[in-house]
Amino acid sequence: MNQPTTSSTYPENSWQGNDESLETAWNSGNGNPGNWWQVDLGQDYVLTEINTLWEYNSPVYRYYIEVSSDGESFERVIDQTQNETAGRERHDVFPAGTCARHVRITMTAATGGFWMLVFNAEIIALVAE
Ligand SMILES: [Ca+2]
Repeated sequence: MNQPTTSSTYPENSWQGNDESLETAWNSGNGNPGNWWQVDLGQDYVLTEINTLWEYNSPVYRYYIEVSSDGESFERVIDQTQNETAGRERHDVFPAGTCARHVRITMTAATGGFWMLVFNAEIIALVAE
């Protein structure tokens, strides 16, 4: 928690997706595809799982998750762009061996035109050996 964050819009508010409070959120301010939220874990970690809390239960949120070690070259490791399951609580598993410092979540669509809000992103990780 409380690692440095940034985002496609309103980066000054991006920390609210990583402050451990489920009452505060980074709000993209629009429903455009391609909005993203990113966290810098400070060093490479072996990433295992990620739990994200979105805004509402009614929409189907579609997104992908990329990781990077240098913050410049990102690799898509989780693809939920074809997701059909509605809900604000999302749980994703990283492919075995995923090791990175930066994690970026990009929303491609939300049914109903809802905006991208990240209330919380919990990344489960192990220190890289
Ligand atoms: Ca929060």
